[in-house]
Amino acid sequence: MTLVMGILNVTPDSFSDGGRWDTADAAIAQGIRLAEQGADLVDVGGESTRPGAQRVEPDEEIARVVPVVRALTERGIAVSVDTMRAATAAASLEAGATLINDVSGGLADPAMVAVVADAGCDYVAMHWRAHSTQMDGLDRYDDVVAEVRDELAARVDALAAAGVDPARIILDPGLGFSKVGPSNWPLLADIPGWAGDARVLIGASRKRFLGAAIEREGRDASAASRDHATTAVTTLAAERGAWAVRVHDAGAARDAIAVVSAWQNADHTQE
Ligand code: PMM
Repeated sequence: MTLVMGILNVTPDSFSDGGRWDTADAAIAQGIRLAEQGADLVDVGGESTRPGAQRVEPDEEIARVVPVVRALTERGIAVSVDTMRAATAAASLEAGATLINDVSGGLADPAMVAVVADAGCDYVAMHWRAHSTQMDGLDRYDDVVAEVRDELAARVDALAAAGVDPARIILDPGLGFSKVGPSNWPLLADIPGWAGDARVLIGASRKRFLGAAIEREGRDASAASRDHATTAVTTLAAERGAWAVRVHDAGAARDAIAVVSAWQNADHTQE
């Protein structure tokens, strides 16, 4: 059954008030809430990757993420860490994280592959072309599915060459990353076309391209109004066998996946 990865962004724009410990406390409380709502994994991130975002200092990223990872894993909650930096990944694994979610697929920090190979942990390799300040300008594809397939395959080859077990690698099309609008849809419509048999993570939650689809129907398309559209993507991704979805609303995703499972297991001979 498709897993739910709950999003926990420990960034100042998410938790604007208070000092670091207030921020960590708020983040820990939200991580616990996500797990209670049905998240199988809580994905902790200390660096925003929204379009145009500036990078945070490495020490600051570690300071934001590690206390939250430790507090959640101590409570038995499975944690992944959303980072492009090897040092943050290593500190997070040390603190109990079991999966590294690297939106750059190892391109942003050449030291990442060795950390993942040494740890033998699960690793999300996302399709990525450049950092957030430049990515929107790189939404140029002749055939988006074929290009994402080939660029991800190159990352898998590099990871395997560095000693990462290919079975540990989860592929992600990087919805919204160097994909501003229409180029996201073929990647959802043809998951095997870029992923083959690999495990797949889909991160569509509240993204701009969902807003654009809603707006075409004359609906409110602000980020806060995209949860139903997100749940529609979760439903279809689960129906197509995605390994996990990365979402803000863990409870809604859980419900959608339960419905897909009941639908797929329907047996008309049952009472
Ligand atoms: N999207 C964001 C951040 N991290 N990680 C993966 N693997 N896949 C994604 O699609 C992804 C990600 C940006 O979204 P957010 O700002 O809502 O976290």
